[in-house]
Amino acid sequence: APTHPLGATHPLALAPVTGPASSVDGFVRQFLRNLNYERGVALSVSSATDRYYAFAMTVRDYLMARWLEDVKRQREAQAKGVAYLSAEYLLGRQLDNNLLAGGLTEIATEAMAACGIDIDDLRAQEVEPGLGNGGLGRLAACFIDSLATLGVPNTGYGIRYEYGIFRQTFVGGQQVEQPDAWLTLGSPWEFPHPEASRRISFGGHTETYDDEGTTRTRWVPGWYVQAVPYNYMVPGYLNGRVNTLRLWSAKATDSFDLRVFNSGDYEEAVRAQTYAENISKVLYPEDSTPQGKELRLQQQYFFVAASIGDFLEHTLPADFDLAKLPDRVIFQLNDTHPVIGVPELMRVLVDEKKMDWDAAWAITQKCFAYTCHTLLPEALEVWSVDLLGRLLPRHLEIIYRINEEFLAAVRERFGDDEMRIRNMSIIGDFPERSVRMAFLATVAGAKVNGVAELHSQLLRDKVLPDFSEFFPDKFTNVTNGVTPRRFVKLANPKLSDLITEAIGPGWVTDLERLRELETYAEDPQFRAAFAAVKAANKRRLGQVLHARDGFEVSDDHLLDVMVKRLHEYKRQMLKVLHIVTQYESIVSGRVAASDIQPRTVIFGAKAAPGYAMAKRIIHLINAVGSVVNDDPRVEGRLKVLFPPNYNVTLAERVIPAADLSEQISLAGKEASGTGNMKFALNGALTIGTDDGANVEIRELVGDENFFLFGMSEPEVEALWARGYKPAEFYQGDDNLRRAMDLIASGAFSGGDRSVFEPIVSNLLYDDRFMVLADYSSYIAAQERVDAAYADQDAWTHAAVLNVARTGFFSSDRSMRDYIDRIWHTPPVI
Ligand code: Z57
Repeated sequence: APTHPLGATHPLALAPVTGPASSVDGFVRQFLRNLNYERGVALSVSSATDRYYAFAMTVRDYLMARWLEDVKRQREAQAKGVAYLSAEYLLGRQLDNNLLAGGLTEIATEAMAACGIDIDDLRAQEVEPGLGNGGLGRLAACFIDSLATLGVPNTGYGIRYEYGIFRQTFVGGQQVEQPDAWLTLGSPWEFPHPEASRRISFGGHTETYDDEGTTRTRWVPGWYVQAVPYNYMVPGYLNGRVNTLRLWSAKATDSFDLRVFNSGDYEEAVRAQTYAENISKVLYPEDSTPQGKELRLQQQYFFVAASIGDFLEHTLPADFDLAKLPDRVIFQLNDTHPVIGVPELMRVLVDEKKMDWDAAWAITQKCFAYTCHTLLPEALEVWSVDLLGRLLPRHLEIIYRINEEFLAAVRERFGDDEMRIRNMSIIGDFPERSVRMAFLATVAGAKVNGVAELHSQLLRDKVLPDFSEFFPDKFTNVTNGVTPRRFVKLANPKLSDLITEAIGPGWVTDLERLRELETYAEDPQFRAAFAAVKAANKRRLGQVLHARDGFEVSDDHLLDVMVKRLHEYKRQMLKVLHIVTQYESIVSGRVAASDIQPRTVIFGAKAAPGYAMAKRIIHLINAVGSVVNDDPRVEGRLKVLFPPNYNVTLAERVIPAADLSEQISLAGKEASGTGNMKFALNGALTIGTDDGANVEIRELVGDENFFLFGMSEPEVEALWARGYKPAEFYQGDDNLRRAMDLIASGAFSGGDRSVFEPIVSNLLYDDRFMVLADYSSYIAAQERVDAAYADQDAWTHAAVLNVARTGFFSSDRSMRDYIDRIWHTPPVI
């Protein structure tokens, strides 16, 4: 153990380090110290970046003693912890969150004022770390926040992408992607630990050798990459706890250029370095539609091998008995992306620790659990045997053996039912030989969970029926949740103050207490205050959108919001058809503009760069927006705004302002949704299908406070069975026909009928997501929305009840469910 220069028994070596004094003066001193001595600038000549950086470092300094203390506490407690393995963490900005968690907001604000600095200018400097695509990555960020708040030992492991999710701009209404160079000015939140780097192997071949009479296998890799860890603080809310997020960055090893690519050629050596460092260069921008690219598998193995190795060698004591590994860690697999960790742990235990196969397998099966986040068959990752064998030859052998033993057990139970065997094999044959990662995770995991009740049920019954029959006790549900710290307390300070005034501050860590607002829903004064908060949030959003995009948001409009990734299954097209229907009814003179409920529709959505249909839908939304917004016949009563580059920062402004939340996926397609929860908690009413967590939201808020429409999942199945003929819906509904015809006519593309023709024909001839089938029901539900909004006070009543009844959707509750049903990791006090 390292000894302190003052002597190991000197009080300074033993006492926890203390941070700066908890006072305005203490904050100012530390801020100036950081500005002068870390940034190397005087206040009078400092740039905005300098001031932001020094400010963030000061916040860090306050959290530091607690972080050191927590790392030590967790090491000493030897308690079981959660190693959350996730390829994505969509963190959002850190500054405000860390101020809030540290209870520093007030003194920091005053301290900056004393220095003549507007703290909002500092906030604006932060580039959000967009290290995720959408729901899955944001969920991981909410979960680690909740674990820290609950005091549960946790390390979040992932990848420090140099470029996060692309920046979206629109040129002529079409999406153009730009690289997200979030690290250009550095990040004050990260702590690099190059000394804890790990060498990660790839390629090569395997060989057997005789180890004192036992035949063993070893992997002789072809090339290596260094994994350099960067730590980030994950502070709990006002509880003095700080967990760690550990993200890995790829760096070339010395041996890399020497041994593999060296041709004695300097340029070639540099190229080799670039090749290695590519691994953590960029986040893959596909959400729910993996492309099977080799670099992606490299990323997955890179971070998972680094994380498992780090846990075994860095977190556990040196003499740890690996048979007890399941008492110390659960590796939670966030979707299939980290599933290569299963054969990796087997390889370490069998090849490196020389454990026998059965003992290693018994341990491995207790150390992993798998969360599935999808129902779309195309989202279930498979890796070609060819590629996997080339990149990770030993892992492929291990997967084959796992599969052999598993299929033998299936045969033992069900006989030689070849059909069943083929359906359950981890190795698939079509269209090429490939490894089905979801099957591997299901076989290896102690538990398998879906992310909402409906999803978990469909997972058992439709996606993995043979597995749920074989492993009935493995399957469970944990409904998703969102952190009330970021998405209510920080994003909606006015609502938070109103709630706290009514029921006290306890709701922030005990969200079910929002129930106490139910009685306030009956109080006209409270409703008026609630409506005033919503109005203020709309004005604040108006300011933000004016500053960033030049948009105007009218105060008296119903604010109708659909923000999420652009995907056909989420059915942004249904929303477009509603807008076009309203527009067409006005310009054709069948409806007077003055008779419609004024609405502003806000879209936010990124399309995967290679997803042509999604990009075309973005183009259409922008095209419809510019026509509708500029047509004087509409009298400004229908507006469509599509701010580019929807991200966590914008979400925090949009969601608190919304009246109506659009959750309109085809039933059976959205695993859960989490935006739906954020909207309800901020007092928006949902218009939604019976899909994902909408089902649970509606059950909780009550039918009268939710606008349900569309087919249920069994009705969807029945319609497929009967034969879905979109043309019948088109022919049978005048409004639908007129809206489709208007789009097809070129009315939104300067008369050019070809631009949006692929969208129209997709909906008419091969739409997997049955947009036209749910159209009439959707329009009818929107008419109910308009009617309900006309009675503002009744609307507010329903909005308050949405807040009061959705405390269930706190990610604190999700974490408790994971702890009870899957992890068995109590808090360490
Ligand atoms: C992703 O964001 C989700 C699922 C995936 O398979 C991938 Br890849 C990315 C989303 C689901 O679509 C949402 O329904 C769900 O709420 C979210 O994951 C978190 O569970």
